[in-house]
Amino acid sequence: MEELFCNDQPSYYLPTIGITNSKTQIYNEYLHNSYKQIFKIYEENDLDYYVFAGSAIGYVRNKKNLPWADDYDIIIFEEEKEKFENIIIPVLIKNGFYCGTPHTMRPDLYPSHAGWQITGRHINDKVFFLCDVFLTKVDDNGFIRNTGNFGVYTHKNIPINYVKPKKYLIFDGLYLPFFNNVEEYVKLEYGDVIDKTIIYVSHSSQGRITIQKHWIDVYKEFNKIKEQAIKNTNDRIFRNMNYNGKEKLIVRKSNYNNEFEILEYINKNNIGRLYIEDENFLRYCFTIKYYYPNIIINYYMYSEINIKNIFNLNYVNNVYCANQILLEKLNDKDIMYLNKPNLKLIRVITFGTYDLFHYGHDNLFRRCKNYGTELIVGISSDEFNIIKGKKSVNKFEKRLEDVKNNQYVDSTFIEESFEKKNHYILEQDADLLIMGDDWENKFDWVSCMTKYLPRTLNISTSLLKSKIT
Ligand code: C2G
Repeated sequence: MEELFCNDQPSYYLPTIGITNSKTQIYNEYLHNSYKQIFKIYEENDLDYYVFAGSAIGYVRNKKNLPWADDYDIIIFEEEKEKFENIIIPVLIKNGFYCGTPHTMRPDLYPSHAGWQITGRHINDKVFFLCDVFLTKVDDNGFIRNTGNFGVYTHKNIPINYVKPKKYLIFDGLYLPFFNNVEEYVKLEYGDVIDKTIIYVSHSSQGRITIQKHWIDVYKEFNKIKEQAIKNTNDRIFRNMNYNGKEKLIVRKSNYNNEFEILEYINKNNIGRLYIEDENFLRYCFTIKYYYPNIIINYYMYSEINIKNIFNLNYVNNVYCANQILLEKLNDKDIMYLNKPNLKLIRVITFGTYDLFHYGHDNLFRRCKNYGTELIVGISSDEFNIIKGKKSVNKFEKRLEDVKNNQYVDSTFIEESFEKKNHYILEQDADLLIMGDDWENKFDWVSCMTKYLPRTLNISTSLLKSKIT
């Protein structure tokens, strides 16, 4: 089995790739959850489908998927074709899957419709996610055939009574419909799968290797390699033995090159809460949750998300939406979540003196409403202004009235100190603190997300003051 691994490279384990130095596909948690989602879509839409091929071999052995499985294969009979095309495929696309048909992609190879290939979110070039859907009919002799002569099974004279009526079986933690007689079917299509294992060095030119050993011994050897990879990964990530998960990390732009950088950074810096603005970072959330199951991940969605990233929201605790339309898109009944995140409309909070109220303040409030549906403004008390070293022309009451009268402001409160920011954020149930960029990064310590917007040029209270004194 060593020949399946690039032994000149270190082996680690990632739930999105599997064993990193493997030449072949390794079945992993990310693929498993993608399939869980696809089967939920099939079941919720009453598709009559049958899981077969490699999964059936896995079932016969230990009722689990092959450790190197790179796809699920299912058949549907012609009667289901309409439903698959008109109901299932649109839902799969809404969930970020891609649906191709070999006979439109390669009419030279597949002159007639043979079925579909469902592929999924490619989080990197190594993960090849595939669900092959074989369109099937029963010929005059009662054998199942592929409508486009595609697939090995079509040449194996599999009698329909090996297939129907389907049997739901527990497989790899899922409850899936298999053929009625899985054992006989596997014997007919694959022969001996107990003392013979074939591993495809998948989707590459190295072909396949055949191992004439009992499958239990083959799996033992494979699991030893996997355990070593997992140990290497834990040794590499968890060096800070006092990790306490108390710190906050804001991800405005994802400048990480790979999952290991993030996993190591989280451990080294005691990160327990992530506040993410960058959609490209979402593809790491699955891995982060795998190694840090208790970490809290918050995603701030200010614009529509690419549908291929919706799957990754299953690994986010809270999604904060800038407006109702974005929130409703994530509540679409066709989106099949495995762990749906909390969805919340953003309440924006900001603070200021707002002396001699001017269009710079108005311009900030206006832009705040691009990031949330509610704007709550803390106005500095006269006493706090003295602490800030500011002598305002207008007293608090006037400054409060000016802010209350602004069209973008939904509510106000008195700001009495810099340090009480988390108290105000909690009291006002605020999700996002926005300030002008003269305060850039000064408030990143608060217990919610922060954003600093460019100050409005050529206007300021001090400028106005200089004109009146
Ligand atoms: N602002 C702006 N453009 C301007 C002037 C002000 O965007 N031309 C922003 C500031 O960046 C700040 C807000 O308007 O976010 C209020 O500005 P001030 O009234 O000057 O308030 P400040 O003295 O900055 O007090 O705890 C925070 C403090 O209360 C902020």
